[in-house]
Amino acid sequence: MTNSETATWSIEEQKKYLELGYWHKLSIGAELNNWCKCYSNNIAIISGNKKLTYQQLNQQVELLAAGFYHLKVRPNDRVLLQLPNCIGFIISFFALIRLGALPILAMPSQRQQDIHALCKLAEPKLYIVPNRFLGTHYQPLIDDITTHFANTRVINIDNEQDPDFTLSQYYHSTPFTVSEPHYLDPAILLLSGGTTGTPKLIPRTHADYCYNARAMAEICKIDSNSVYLNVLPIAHNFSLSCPGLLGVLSKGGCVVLSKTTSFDEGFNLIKQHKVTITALVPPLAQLWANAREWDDTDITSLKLIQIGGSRLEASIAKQIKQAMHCQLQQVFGTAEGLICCTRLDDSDEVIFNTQGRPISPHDQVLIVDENDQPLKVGATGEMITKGPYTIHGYYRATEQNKTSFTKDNYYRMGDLVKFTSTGNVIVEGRIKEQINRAGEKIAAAEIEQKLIEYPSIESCAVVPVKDSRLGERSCAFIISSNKQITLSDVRNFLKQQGIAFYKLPDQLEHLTKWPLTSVGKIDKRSFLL
Ligand code: OOB
Repeated sequence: MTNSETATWSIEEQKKYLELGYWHKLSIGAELNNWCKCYSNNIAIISGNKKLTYQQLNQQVELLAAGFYHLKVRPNDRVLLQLPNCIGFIISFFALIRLGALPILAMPSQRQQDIHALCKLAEPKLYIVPNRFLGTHYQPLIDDITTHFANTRVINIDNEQDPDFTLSQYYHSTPFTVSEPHYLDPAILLLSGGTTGTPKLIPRTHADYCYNARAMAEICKIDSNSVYLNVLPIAHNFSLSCPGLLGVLSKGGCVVLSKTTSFDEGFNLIKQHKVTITALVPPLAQLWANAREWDDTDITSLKLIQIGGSRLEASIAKQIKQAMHCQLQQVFGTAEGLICCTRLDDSDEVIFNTQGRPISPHDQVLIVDENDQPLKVGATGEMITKGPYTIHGYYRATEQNKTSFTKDNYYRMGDLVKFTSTGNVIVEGRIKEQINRAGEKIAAAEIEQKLIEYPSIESCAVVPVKDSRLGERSCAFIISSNKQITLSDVRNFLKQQGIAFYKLPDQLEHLTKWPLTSVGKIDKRSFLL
């Protein structure tokens, strides 16, 4: 019996994915145990001057799982994990999974507004958070949670005393017993990029998430000699399982954690640990490639650079490949499931100009018009999808699920896409009201709902604007009797409301009236500068 709170795959689909070997009848905790036994003396994780073998990783996961059990964490309990790239994240993540508890993977950049909403939605038993990291102080978030959520216990890690957040003070040696989770139970709750005012949680199951990671590991030819540099936040699906941490561990490779996204740190880690693969968002990849003009650190071990999360221009893809002297892979994916990517042996033509194709032969992808009618190959329309690792519904979100999925359980990506004659996809735009700021997603609705509370703002619209550095920046258009309101007024106001830094508008424009569509709605398209 599974305990999924959302719709799941049909019995026929389940049978098929098991027979094809896509799904294993194992929890992620059991998979980790097998990997650790198989590769016991290989180095699994490197962070700063700490190295963990697979065997040590498994032991520490077991000790922390016992520690969490001692703190009364039980199967199916939620635990909010908001840690940067550090060993503590990895051990906590696997320890919770081993207990059958569900880690909610918040990003270090998220602030009070999101964290509060997540606690309300998922009622976590624990909230694991540092006191500060890279100039961010988490105390206001901690105070908010302690005040409003009596059932959520805060585990606050002091970065001064424990720069790698190892959580060893919580390790416990008394054995515990919990029943093994079903392979189709939710294993983790990922955060959705979001199109609404409140965050949505993506329940990924043990079997589907491991398949996603393994399929990507195979496409990227990961083996026990692979060294993966983890630059992006480890809580993101791209760096967690595409192939990321899980894909690399499934093949006995090594994951090197980078604390920052800077090329100084990145290039040095590549040189020091002979990194073979890394994953970046387009603006970062461009920065790193530009730095190669004067930086001569030896990065010749690097074989593959994956780029995804937002649009990559063909001309920039070409520049990056030339500057980094390695293969490039475009990745167009979503935390809800579907991942498309170019393959290592594709031509430059395909790699530079397309976002590749689905990773599973059983991904079902349709390009449809406004009435969900499939279009012919080459036409641009909305991409909808279902398959062996795409969700059928968000966690505790009955209303939202009615609009985010079609009647026959396809997930609506919200992206405008076309297929080329070679079967690769090209992302042409999107219909969801979202700003993709350097790979970080901002729901226009969330910022609009807050802005309207600003004294004297009568109405507002937040839209993406093309930006040479970020890909897109966010621009707030407002109608207000007070023409003196400035960008910094608006940003300060939103910051006080607990809105994350990356979601603050980059630009402010005053209007006196809205351009309207023929049906009288605000015509957001006319703002797209
Ligand atoms: C990744 O996942 P999310 O969930 O943060 O965002 C998904 C959305 C897509 O629907 C699309 O709008 C956009 O991000 N996107 C891209 C893209 N990759 C993602 N738009 C244009 N070109 C691309 N290559 O962003 C994600 C998850 C796993 C792997 C890679 C990215």
